Amino acid sequence: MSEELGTLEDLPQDYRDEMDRAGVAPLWPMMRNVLPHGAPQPVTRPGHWTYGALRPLLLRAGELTPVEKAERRVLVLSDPGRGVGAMQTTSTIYLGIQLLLPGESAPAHRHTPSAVRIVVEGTGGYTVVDGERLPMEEGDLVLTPCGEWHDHGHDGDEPVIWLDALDLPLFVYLEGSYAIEGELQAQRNRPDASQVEYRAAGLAPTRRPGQRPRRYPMLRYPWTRTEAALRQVTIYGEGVAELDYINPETGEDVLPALGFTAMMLQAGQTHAPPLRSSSFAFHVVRGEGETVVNGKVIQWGPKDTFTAPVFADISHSAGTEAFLIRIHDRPLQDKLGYYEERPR
Ligand code: 1HN
Repeated sequence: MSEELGTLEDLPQDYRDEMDRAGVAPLWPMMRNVLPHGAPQPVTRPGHWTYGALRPLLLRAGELTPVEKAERRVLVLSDPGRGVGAMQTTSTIYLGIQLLLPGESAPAHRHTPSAVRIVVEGTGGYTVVDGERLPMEEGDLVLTPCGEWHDHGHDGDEPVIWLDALDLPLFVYLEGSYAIEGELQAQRNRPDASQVEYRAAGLAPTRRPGQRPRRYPMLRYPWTRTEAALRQVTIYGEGVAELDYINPETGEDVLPALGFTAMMLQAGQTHAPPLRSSSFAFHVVRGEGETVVNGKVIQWGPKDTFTAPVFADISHSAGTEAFLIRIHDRPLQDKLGYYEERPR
């Protein structure tokens, strides 16, 4: 196995000019860039966005830019490895923080990327997905799958803020990202499926012969239930309590590319997972602690968001009881037959 590959400079100028004209380039000087030895070399760098910094900026956006002028009033969390303005937070995850003021609505559209909202602050906000009205309470996780109509509204009297997570970078890469605009949707006059058909884990609507469940049967995962479940797992399980958000009909991840895991750490608890081939974003629902990502110390508090690149060395330690939601791209990597874990 040769270690040192030839460089472009090794080649005579007339040959390089000839290649340029023919629209070709030699692979060998570029080979290690696309296939480094042993492990990928991520562009993504760990990031940390404190809610203390984001909240005032977002509220000011509410004063400066009416929602009609923004369509979605969002500040994008740009990966430090790619620089401010990058429309991605890790290799595959886009994150933005969105504000809706009382009485405002964000118009209906549907698009190829899938989105998830994690509600950070406020009550009275809602998202309508394909006619289903989904209330947004703090910590709730709300899905807007690929291709489904969605608009947002707000009946409360305080600002509502949520974190958007999308598989947008992937769709941009595929040259497959686009949206279609529409009218605000008529809302069905009934509670969402998490309050009716999927009220309890392990129960689903009776199926008649030949009847297939909806691809995305449940679009809202109320935080109160997630927290109650995590507490039980903490009491009766071992180690850090982790629960995956799944499709209640299939048991699969909630979306095709992105996955979500709720975590509970007890005060003083530490957790050092194996190195994983997926990239991560962590959103702190509640609590305080410290996470070291590839040597970078991140001291996090409630409603903060931080990230880790692929194969990052991650160790968490909770100062107080803490709840986090981990966003990752393992579903996509699984589908590619690739997802990998390595011992620390
Ligand atoms: C989008 O549709 C929303 O519907 C939020 O609230 C953020 C970022 C990029 C592309 C589409 C929304 C988005 C987005």
